[in-house]
Amino acid sequence: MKLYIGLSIAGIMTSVSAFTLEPRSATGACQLLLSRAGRDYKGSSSSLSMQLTLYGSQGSRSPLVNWAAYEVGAELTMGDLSKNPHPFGQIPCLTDGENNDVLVFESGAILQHIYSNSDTGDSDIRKAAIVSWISWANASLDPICFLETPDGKVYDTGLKKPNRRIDTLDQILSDQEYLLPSGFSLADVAVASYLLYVPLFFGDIDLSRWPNIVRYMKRCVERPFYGQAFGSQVQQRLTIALEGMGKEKPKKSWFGL
Ligand SMILES: N[C@@H](CCC(=O)N[C@@H](CS)C(=O)NCC(=O)O)C(=O)O
Repeated sequence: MKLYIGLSIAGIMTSVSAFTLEPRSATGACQLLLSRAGRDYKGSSSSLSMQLTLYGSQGSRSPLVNWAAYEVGAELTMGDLSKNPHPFGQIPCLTDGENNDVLVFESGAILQHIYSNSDTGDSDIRKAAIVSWISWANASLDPICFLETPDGKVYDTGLKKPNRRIDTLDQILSDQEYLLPSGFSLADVAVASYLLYVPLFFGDIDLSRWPNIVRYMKRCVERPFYGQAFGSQVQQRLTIALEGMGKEKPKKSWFGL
């Protein structure tokens, strides 16, 4: 993802008038303490001794990090964006450690850091699958979800057209609720977050050619911690959009007839 895209994403999100994000400071006055672990997060218990500070804001990729932290029960403090240590000035960015000297950037790397420092008790098989899906979300899914011009402006989504990789994803989700047969994980945070950004940016998108993915997105968006991280208005809006997919839209008529 090139630098400009993120800006575009933030720009699109804040420019969609019907899409109102819950107010949460983007500049650091906000200190958010996240502590409860998701009840059905398989194998999850508590985070190890992380001292996480997240530099981010609503209307960007950073709420996906908040979502992940909620799900694994990691405590997270929001940092002062004017002191964002990201080498390219982007968000999200994370610091950890007593002296905040552990610096992690790239949303996928941040999820992996949170995951690998969480006391999940996951098997090696599950761990390998989770980090693979997190990488897939950033490296392969993101460029399908967001098509960009050579100078990095998002101009459309690849999900308006047939796509073999997305067909495969739909097939994987045909007989399991989440990406791992063993249940919800940060793999779903990574993948579902990107999928769910699409109907936020492209309000008229219909993904019903992939019915298992639509059901999966709905399952993920309904998770209480998704709503806590992205805001209840985003959650409600997406729920309505997903429920409407594949259904005929009411035709506009003159004079309300
Ligand atoms: N691949 C990066 C993309 C980061 C990114 O583009 N972030 C956007 C906000 S969502 C941003 O900081 N844009 C401002 C800029 O690029 O200068 C990631 O996953 O963290």
